[in-house]
Amino acid sequence: MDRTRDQVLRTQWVGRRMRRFEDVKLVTGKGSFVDDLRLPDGVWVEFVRSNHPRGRVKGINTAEAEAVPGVLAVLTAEVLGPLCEAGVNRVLPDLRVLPFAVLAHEEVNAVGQPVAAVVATTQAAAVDAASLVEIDIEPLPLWQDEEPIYRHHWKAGDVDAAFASAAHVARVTIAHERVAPVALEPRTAMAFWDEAEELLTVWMSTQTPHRARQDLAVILNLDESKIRVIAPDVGGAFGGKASIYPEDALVACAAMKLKRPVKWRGSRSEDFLAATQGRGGTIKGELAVDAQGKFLALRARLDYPLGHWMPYSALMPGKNAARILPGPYVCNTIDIALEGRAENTAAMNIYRGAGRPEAAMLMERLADTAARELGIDPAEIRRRNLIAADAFPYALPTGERLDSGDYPRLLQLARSQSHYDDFVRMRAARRKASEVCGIGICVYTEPCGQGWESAEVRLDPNGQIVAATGSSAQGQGRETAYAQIVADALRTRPEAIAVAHGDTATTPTGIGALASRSTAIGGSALLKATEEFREKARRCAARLLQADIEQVELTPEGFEVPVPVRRKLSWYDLGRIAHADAEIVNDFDNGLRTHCVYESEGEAWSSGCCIATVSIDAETGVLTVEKIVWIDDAGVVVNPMLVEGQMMGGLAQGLGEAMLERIVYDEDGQLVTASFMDYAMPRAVHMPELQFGKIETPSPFNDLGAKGVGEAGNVGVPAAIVNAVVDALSPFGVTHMDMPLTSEKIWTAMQADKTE
Ligand code: SMO
Repeated sequence: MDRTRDQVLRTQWVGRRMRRFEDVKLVTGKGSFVDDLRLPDGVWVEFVRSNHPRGRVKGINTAEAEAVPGVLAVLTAEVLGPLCEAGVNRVLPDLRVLPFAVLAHEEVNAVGQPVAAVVATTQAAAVDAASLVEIDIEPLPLWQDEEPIYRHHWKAGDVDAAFASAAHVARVTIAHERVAPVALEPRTAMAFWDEAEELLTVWMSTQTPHRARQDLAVILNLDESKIRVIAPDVGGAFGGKASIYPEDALVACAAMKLKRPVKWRGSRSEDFLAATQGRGGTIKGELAVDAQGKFLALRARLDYPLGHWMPYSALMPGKNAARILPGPYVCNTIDIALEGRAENTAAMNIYRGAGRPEAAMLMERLADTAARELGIDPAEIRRRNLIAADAFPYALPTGERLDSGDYPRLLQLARSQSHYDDFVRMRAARRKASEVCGIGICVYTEPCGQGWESAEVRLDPNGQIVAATGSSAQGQGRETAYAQIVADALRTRPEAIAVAHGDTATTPTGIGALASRSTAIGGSALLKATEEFREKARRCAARLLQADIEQVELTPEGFEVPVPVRRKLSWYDLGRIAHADAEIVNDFDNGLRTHCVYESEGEAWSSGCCIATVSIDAETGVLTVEKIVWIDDAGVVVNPMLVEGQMMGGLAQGLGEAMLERIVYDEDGQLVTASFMDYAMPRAVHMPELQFGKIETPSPFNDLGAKGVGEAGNVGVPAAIVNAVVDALSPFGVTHMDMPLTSEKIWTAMQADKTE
């Protein structure tokens, strides 16, 4: 493994800033998203959704809708039959899993749940007709105080004794709002049923095409080999496109029933209503500390909402939040309990960070609270508790294994680059001058890249080298990064590599793009497949050049045997021959093709330190994040430009969550924030001055040494901002504030102090 990493690090492309190959197409409007695709005779679906958060479906009147010109069918649970009861969550066998229904059957359990679907020849007709479908729902009381669907406990050490002996106990309760994984492109799906071939093709805006195929096979009771799922260009996902949805399944069903290509173009409001949402947990933490601020023991209670059905990764946010604790700090005595409850809302699932932000928020709020109450500087209390750089691999008391890192150095760099000590020194004087200002730190560690991923590398007859991945892409620059990895292993140029992803027919079965796994795991899979492919190609070239394999050198164009006379073979010629020469084809395993499934030794734990400085308008409570200094450790970096893009995007998204974003259901279970009029997204004006830095501690657990970075902004940024705002408001007696940090909330907190 070390050999491999040395090889990669010494060569040319990995580590280099390279512009994204994807961008010419995307920025010139030539991208191809599901909605750009048209099929002859295509028809449209529009959903009729429940207006009630819970109720019994007593009747559905479709007559008026059916009479609208252009309407071909109005589908209901009754029409679909048993399809409506298919459970797709196969990972949770010992669990009472909330049912997945393609269309609501007998009961509706959330506002926005699809109850009927109109299929029409135009989208306008489908929309008109959908508004004429009458659904008779008898309201039922909302689920309340239901027994948890899920519970898990992590315990280590004698917690009671540690708390009894503690000099001090810091306590916080953090209520995370639900937030929406707002992708630029809403969910969209199109399906075509080829009756003659009995082949279903589904184009979906998804981050997990292979899993979508498996789920569709279960739901539709079709053999997987009869289904092809294609994710063309995907305009962002953030966890919101990690699951199959009822709407996707309905589109496929409708295509099979009507024998016409069917498309659904989801609206923004439909995403707010019925796409999965993130966060939402309420977390109570107690941290026992000694008089010097050393962490002795942690108690945490995590209470997570699960919504009304459970997608594949429904439990991951809570599980991640819990298993990461106590994060980057030494604290071996823990008692952590997690519960998940069903609620009459949209389903909850992973959202960029998926539990990592909550773990960071808990530890960072506890660290600040302990520091304030003990009169220790927040940077200093962290310094005293961080896991030492020589302690890796490090076992967390939750049973997790941290691969590598240097947390004290992250803190030290962020501290010096943010001029933390100067800020603290000047703070009292600025406050005397009526300024409301603060500084906040977050040190985080985040597990990235669980499980396995697949890769296939092959040489096509036209000489094209194709690197196919079971992972997929939603705009991260995967084609570029993967081409860099493959080009290094083949000693060629990234431009020479065609990266295939997102189509189950042309890529090996894989997991997909989520949980910051694509470079660490998907990239390592490609590296391994490419190395095998390279040796196979060299053996083949040696035969054709009548040389020993040791004599065959790789050149950017192909192969060369330098002595006794220079002989060359291009990739083009090899491709041509390798597919046409019977002897070569048979000896070299059907042309040149390697397939591998890669499983890393363990997760790669990224880490970082963010320091935010904020100011608050004393009159209005308007928060300005002045500056964020962020030192990140993503292990071996394949393309620094892509990493910075991920950091910036994640930072903006984390900042939105910290300052603005919030999904609101009223007491009656109605969604109040169903559009951008009511759900506030961060805008350019909210962006602070940014200063990025990095350290690189390679992961010893995967072949590339890479770690994830896609979610890091959502992990580290919110806690740094909250800590900075609580610091700014500390003269007003504020000791905690939950996100989003709206001016209203901040202003109110400042007034409360005045009236006392
Ligand atoms: S929240 Mo991510 O797409 O694992």
